[in-house]
Amino acid sequence: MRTASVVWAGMVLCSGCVLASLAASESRRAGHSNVGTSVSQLENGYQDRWWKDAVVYQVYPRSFKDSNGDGIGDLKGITSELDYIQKLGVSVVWLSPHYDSPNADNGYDIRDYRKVMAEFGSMDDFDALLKGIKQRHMRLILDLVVNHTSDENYWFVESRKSKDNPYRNYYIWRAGQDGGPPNNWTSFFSGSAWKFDPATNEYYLHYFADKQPDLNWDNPKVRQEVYGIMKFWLDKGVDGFRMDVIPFVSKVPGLPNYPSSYEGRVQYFYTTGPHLHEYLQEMNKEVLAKYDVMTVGEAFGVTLEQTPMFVDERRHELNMIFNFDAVRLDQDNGRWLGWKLPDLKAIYARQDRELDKHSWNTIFLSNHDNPRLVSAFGDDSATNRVASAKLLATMILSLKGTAFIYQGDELGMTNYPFRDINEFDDIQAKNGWTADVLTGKYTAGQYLANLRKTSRDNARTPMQWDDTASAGFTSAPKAWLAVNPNFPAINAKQEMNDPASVYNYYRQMIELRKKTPALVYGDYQDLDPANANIFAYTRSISKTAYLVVLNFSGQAATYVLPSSLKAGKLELGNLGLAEEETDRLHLKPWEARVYQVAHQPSGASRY
Ligand code: TEU
Ligand code: CA
Repeated sequence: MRTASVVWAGMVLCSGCVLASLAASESRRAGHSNVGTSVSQLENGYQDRWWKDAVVYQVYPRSFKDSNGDGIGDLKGITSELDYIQKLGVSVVWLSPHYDSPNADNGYDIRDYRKVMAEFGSMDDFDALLKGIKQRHMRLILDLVVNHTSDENYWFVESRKSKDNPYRNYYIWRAGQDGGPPNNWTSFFSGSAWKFDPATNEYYLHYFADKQPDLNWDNPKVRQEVYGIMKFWLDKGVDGFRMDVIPFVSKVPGLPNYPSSYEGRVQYFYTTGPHLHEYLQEMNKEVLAKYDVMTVGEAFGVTLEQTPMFVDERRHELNMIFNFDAVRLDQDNGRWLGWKLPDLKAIYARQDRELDKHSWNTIFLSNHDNPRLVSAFGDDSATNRVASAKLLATMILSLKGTAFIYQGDELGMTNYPFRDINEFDDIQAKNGWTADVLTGKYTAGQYLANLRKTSRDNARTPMQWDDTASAGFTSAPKAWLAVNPNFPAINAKQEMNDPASVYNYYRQMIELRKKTPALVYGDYQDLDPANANIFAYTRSISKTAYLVVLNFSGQAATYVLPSSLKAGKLELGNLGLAEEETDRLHLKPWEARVYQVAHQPSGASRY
């Protein structure tokens, strides 16, 4: 094993452009702008960019850390834990919405885009957070929620006043049809996507809650307002945006009924507006191109095949998007079905096939809209939680794409044991109860069983900092959402002190990714797509290659490598150092290993 590592190291030294590009990203990390500077090209044709080798950590402010004892997380709380985030080794923080909001959908309903939510603090607190992030050589991206606003936003307050109000055309208003809404469009939070407004006897469109009216992007004034908001925050020094449901902004002309083939999957219809790419290119030209920023579009309803249309660098739209194929693999239209490993592999293979060297994308399996990573894709039982959480970290941090980690997943936090609908805060869960249980479509038991698997609130319970009351999240008697009762065993303090913790494994894996260009940019090859339990793949660039082997099962398994391939030095394993094995790997339950590939005398770089 040791000899192989020497061979590999020698190859890296030969590989000049890999090193040059590392130096380039180091200098940018130190705060130098990338605008106008040349970008180096890697040997497999990819351009090196800071946002490609970034590891992003998502903070959901309401649930991260409460500084003033009101039970609600806030910006000062985040600032007080920046050392924790930095220690993990991540390079970018994505902050879920921190803007002024009446919180119908936890900040995804914005009342004032230029103000900080009072519960989260002040603009001074925001500036201090940004400064603290920069001081630690990290970057900050904000959540840009501009498909819709809050109904309490000034524009909407004006818009609903009269048909000739100057803001009327900022939103989408229509007369009803036959005593009902203008068409059959449905909201993601149950029921019609139209709400009748008695002031003017018309309906307004809302893809989400009725307190989230959709903006009319076909009105150039609306687009200019959005660009103004973006510049306001970029001029403060933020490093980019995650753009909420951005492919929904262009509406289908004439607002026709969606065809029945879209029943239960309207997201694929809402992404078909004809001006979407034109608007993204305009946004890029007017705003993004003027800054060194990172953009990631949340692309619910966009297929992997359509992805290059958004992210091919020659189109000047976005840097990457979130497709939902992997994260929602276990669900169909909100119903939990379970999932199979070959189907997950097929998604990563398709992503790799559909995107060439001009395109880039994300790797993520969790966020604030989905259940906990280890509960959904690993095994959160006492026996396997730690190993499977580490295995998932290994995978997410060794696949091609910018890696996204959601707060608490680095601790292996789990789903919450919900028993009653009153334990939920999420508007999606509550509206669904009215629409699906009170109408008799599902029994309460069925609905709750499904929510335990799928609810967004699983991921929104407070961050578990230590084993004191409320997991150290708040000094209030009660946090805004219940703390998971497993906090005495699963918390940051305990894990930071335990070298074998999930947290310390994330640190190691992030460090390995950061120093290993092959794990970021390397060509991807799945060695055994049909294998139901083992996920094995290589990442190779130039003559350096890594092998990742993951046992996605609670049983021991033997994996025999293809004859052309030999495992070299074991870089990292989630169950510690394994026996020296080069071609027959004996894996324990949920074991994950990252090897250097032993040098092949033939010089083959594909296996
Ligand atoms: O989510 C978009 C989205 O469509 C889904 O993730 C949604 O939450 C739901 O699960 C559909 O089944 C974004 C935000 O991430 C989410 O928190 C917001 O509620 C939503 O947009 C509206 O802004
Ligand atoms: Ca607070």
